[in-house]
Amino acid sequence: MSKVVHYARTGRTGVITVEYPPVNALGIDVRTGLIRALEAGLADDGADVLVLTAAGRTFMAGADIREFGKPQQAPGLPEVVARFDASPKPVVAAIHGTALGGGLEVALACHFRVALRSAKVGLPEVKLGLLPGAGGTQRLPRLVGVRNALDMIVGGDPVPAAAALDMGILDVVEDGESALEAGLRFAERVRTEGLPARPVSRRDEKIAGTDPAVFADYRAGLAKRAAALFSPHRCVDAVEAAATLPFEEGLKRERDLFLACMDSPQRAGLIHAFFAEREAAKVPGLPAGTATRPVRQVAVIGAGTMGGGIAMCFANAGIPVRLLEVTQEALDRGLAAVRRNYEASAAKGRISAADVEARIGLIHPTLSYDDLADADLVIEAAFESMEVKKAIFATLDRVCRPGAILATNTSTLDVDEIASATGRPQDVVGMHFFSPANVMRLLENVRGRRTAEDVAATVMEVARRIGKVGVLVGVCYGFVGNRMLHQRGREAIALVEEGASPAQVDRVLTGFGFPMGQFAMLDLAGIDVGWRIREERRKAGDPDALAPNWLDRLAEQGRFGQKTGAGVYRYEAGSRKPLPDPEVESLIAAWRAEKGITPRTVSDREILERCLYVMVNEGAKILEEGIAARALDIDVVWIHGYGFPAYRGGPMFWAGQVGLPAVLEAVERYHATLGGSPWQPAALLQRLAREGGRFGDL
Ligand code: 3H9
Repeated sequence: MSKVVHYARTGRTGVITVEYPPVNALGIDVRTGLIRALEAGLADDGADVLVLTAAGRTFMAGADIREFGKPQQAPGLPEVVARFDASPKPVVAAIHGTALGGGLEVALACHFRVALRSAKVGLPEVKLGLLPGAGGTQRLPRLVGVRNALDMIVGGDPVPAAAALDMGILDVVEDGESALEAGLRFAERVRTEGLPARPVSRRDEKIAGTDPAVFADYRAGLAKRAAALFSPHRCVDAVEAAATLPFEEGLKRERDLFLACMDSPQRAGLIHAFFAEREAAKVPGLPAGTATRPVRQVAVIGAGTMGGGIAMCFANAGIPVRLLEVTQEALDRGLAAVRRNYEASAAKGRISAADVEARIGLIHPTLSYDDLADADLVIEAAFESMEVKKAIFATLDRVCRPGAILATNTSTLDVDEIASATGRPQDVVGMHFFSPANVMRLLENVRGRRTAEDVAATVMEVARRIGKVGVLVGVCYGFVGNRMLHQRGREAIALVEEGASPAQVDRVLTGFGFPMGQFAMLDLAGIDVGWRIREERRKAGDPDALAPNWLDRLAEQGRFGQKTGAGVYRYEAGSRKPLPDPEVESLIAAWRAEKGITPRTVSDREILERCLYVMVNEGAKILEEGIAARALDIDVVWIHGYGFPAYRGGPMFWAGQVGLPAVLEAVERYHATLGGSPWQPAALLQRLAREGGRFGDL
């Protein structure tokens, strides 16, 4: 018998149990084991009904994603599914946890499905650049109709058991603790009530007479919201096949479409992103089980947009947080903004009115540092100035209890220098949240030169507790994310100076898949932020500081972006839509004239290469310097902090798909024509390009 799938009998019911931790993914051993166990059940004269269940925390969570991209070993999942579908004995799937992807497809091939109320079911393949490839696109519409099936398959979000029952995916939902018990009870009903076992593959009533307009409608919607994506469109094609072709032909069509998705670079990018997100939590040198410090009481310094958002992250996770400001007025303003945010979420139905009060109740405003004495973790989110931050940390050093973690939310400043303001640099760390902090999933944790191991492990653990994707990086100007963004920004400004328009630069970046371009993003964040930082760096005589440019000139005129109604673009009252502004065009033209620059036509290709390859080259330097331990950390930072399209896998993975020799050739070309340290090819890029490697090979 298989090591990962067992067969045993309880009374007159044969029980097939999958036991393949952590999530019972349908790898080759599980597939083989399922067929063997089914055969054992069918050959067992003492069993007249079979129950399929899974041990551990969840039902089967899908095909084993680690097998994708490798040669497929028989039996494939479609074959397993076909065997269950054709079983002469009724099979009941008993579901707990999540029945996802291939896991749900196996359940759909069973004759009945029961689930615990806490369970969820879904076909999330689209999120991995795939479509359900083991009959899911053909069976689900037969149970729930085409419209619901499209929503589930194209959307990819799992649905709770109660909703799945209403839709007709499940036959019974139970409140108990044990899916197996629920399955055994249902098997008894099948026996005593003689419930008819009709395979889903033979039920056509929900798809008969489907109006073809549904598909046209869906495609029109997708053309607007997901034009660049490959698999959602194939999902629609597959569901259409369910409604228009006989079952077996529909299955063949699904198979072809599944294989096309499997071959797509988007599939590779999304699966890289899936694993990278999970790998980022496993920091080299910080093995699982590294001691962490307890974090029960948090404090945040600064109730501005950032501080308020950070406080919300903790309150959302049920962790009490003190919010400190210097004046009552600033405190009131900050709390009012937090309340507005929560009320907006309640208005959208995301949280209840009771949640609003409960969460606000966890945020305790204060004007006194003395109230921070019992905090386990303090996060400073004050003004981005070294002087201000050092003063705050000196105070924290005085008032906080020994062992408290002292974190700074700085986005660029040197964490080691901030730590030097205290007598306990081992307790100081960076926790760089992204704006809006309560929404963005990235938490760039910055380990200083002297940050203790358990402090680094704790902030990574805190990231998980508050639902963020934590990435641990080292100290340098801008860390991983802003250091690379800085290079892209510099190129974008230069491209406009040379002749491109801001709108052209942004169009190329959104065409690549970013949700917004460089300049629309600057308008959102506020041009004044970068302008002040640039001014400070120039004053400090920093050799890497950017020379004065046309963007500074905009800022000098008070055009700070969306908040002032005008920045690189202009905004109509109440709208966030960036509109090209003739005034900005004239300002740029005047700037060029002053500098003696004759504008030239800049190609989209040049914009893409200069904006992205300069980041890849910088990313390679970040790896060389050990600021990021792995290329995947950089990819995760960019996907979750800056909207790099997940389907391209992040900048370093994408560079590998382009081919490192081609990237290097372009970097060398721009180095020859533009010069400057950003285009100085990274030694690591040169080596990997020469050896035919990729950044992920490190
Ligand atoms: C599919 O089914 C295709 C078929 O239609 C057709 C085939 C022909 N495979 O997320 P967690 C690992 S496509 C391999 O931290 P959670 C994961 O890497 C698949 N490994 O836990 C991690 O490993 P580690 C459709 C998997 O409790 C560990 O399990 N299914 C898989 O927060 C724990 O994961 C999906 O897309 C897998 N399928 O969440 C579901 N899934 O400990 C993808 C997880 O070494 N999975 N692992 O880091 C999920 O959404 C979540 O993992 C789940 C659990 C909700 C299940």
